[in-house]
Amino acid sequence: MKTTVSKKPIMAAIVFLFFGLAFGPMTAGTPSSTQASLFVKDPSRMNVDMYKLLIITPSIFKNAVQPLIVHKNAMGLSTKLVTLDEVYHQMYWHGRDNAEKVKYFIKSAMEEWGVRYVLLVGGRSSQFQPTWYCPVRYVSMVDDWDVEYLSDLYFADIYDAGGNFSSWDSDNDGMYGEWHRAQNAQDTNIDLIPDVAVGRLPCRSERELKIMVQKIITYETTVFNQPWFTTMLVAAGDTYPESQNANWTGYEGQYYGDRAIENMSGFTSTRLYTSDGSFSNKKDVIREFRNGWGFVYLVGHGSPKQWGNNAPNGTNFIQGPNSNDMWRFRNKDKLPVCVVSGCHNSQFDVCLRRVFNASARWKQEGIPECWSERILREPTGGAIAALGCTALGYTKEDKTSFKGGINELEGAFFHAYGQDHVTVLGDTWAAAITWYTQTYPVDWNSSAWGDSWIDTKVMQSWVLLGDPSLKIGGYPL
Ligand SMILES: [Ca+2]
Ligand SMILES: [Ca+2]
Ligand SMILES: [Ca+2]
Ligand SMILES: [Ca+2]
Repeated sequence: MKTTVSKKPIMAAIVFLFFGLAFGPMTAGTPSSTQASLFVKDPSRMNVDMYKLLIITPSIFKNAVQPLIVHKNAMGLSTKLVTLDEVYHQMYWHGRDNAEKVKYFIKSAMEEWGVRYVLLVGGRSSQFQPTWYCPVRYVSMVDDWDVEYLSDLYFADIYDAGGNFSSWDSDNDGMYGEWHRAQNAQDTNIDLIPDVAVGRLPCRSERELKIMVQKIITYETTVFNQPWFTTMLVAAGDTYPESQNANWTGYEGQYYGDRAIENMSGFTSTRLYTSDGSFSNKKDVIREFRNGWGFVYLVGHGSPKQWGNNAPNGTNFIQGPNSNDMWRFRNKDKLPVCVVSGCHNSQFDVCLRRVFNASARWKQEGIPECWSERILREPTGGAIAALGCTALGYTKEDKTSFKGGINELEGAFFHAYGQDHVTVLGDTWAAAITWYTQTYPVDWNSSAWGDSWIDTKVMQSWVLLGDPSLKIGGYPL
C-alpha cells in the first residue's frame, strides 16, 4: 500500500488529530504543518493501531450508535466515532464535495490511526428530496437501464496502483468513473482494489438504526457455537432459459448455488431449486428462512423490490420473497449473512417520489426502501447483512468471453470465507473484489459496454450493507 519511509515524529499529529476531532474543529484558513501531515503518505503510520473501526455518522444518529461503540471496544476492536460535521471541518481544504471529503478523511484515518474497517451510517434522508444522511457516490456509466448507480466501493478504493489518492475522476470534471457509450473510459487510474473494508447501515430513521445496532450486538455475542450457524440455505433456478439462447444450457442459478455450497466447508446446506420443485412458491423460501441459517444465498433475478428465478427452460417465473414479505421470516436472532444475486436488490436510493415517474415506477423504484434495506431493518428477523447489486447485475451471459460476472464474484466471497477462512465480513467482501480485479483485469482503453466495462460495473455496484467489522459466526465468549 505504501512505499516511502519517513522518520518524522508522529505523536504531534496523532495528539492533534485526537483532540481536534474530540474537542472541536481546527480553525479553517490556517493550514499548519500538522494539518499538512494528514496527507503525507507515511508507512510508519500504517503501523499505528489506535483504532481498527471508524464509524462515520451524522450527528443525529450519534446517540443511537453509542451502544455499538461500547460493544465493539468490549470485543477488543478499538472503535472511533466521527460525525460528518467533524469530517467536513477537518477536510475543509480537501475534497470537492461531501463524498470526496469523506473519502479523504478515511484516507487520513487509515494513515493516522491504522483504521481497517469503516462503517458508514445513514441512507436517504427523504422520500422526496435527493438528500442523504451520509454521502454517496454515483458512478457515471450509463447503460440502457441505469443512468448512474451507487458505488460504496468508491469509499474503500482509497489508493490507485501508484499509491496516490484515487479520486475516480482523473479528468477532474466532477463526474466519477465516467465510461460513456462507445467510448474508452474518461476516468482511468482506478485499480478498484479495496484498501479498507467499507460497509453501510442504510438507515432512514433512528428507529431503523437502533434495530440494526441491536442485531449486531446480539449476533456477535450469541451466535458462536450455535448449531444453526453452520447451515446454509440456497434458493435458485434456471436463470437463463435455453429456449432463448442455445448457449444457455443447464440451470445457471443452481449451478452457482452448488459451487457456493462446495466452498462452504463445515456447513450443511439446504437447496430450494426450481428444477425439482422444492422452490415453486415464495412460501418455500419464507418457511425455510424461519429456521435460521448462517448464510442464505438467493441466485436469480431481482428488482429493488423483488427476487425470484425461472422454472426449467423458462416455463414459469417463480417469485421469491419480496420486500413486503420479510416480516414473515420470523427467524428472530438467527440472522444470516444474505447474498442476494440479481439486479437492483440493493439499490438503496429508491424513494416514493419515483412513483410519479412512469419509467422509475416500472423499474419498481417508487418504493420506500429496497429489498436489502428491508431485510436488514426487519425487527423480527431478516438478515445481519446483505450483499447485492445497486444496479443491473451483469453475468457471464452479458459478456463476450462468457466468463466472470456477478455470480463469480459471489462465488469468490464464499470461497474467501469457506476456504480461506476470512471471517470478518468486510475482509471477505474485499477479498472477493480483489480476486475479481486480478482475475478479470480492466482494460480502460476498451469500449463501454464491453467485457471490461461490465466487470467494472460488477465490482462497483456490489455493495455490503451491514457492519464491515462483523465477526461472522460471532465471538467466542
Ligand atoms: Ca470525470
Ligand atoms: Ca469527463
Ligand atoms: Ca485501491
Ligand atoms: Ca439455462
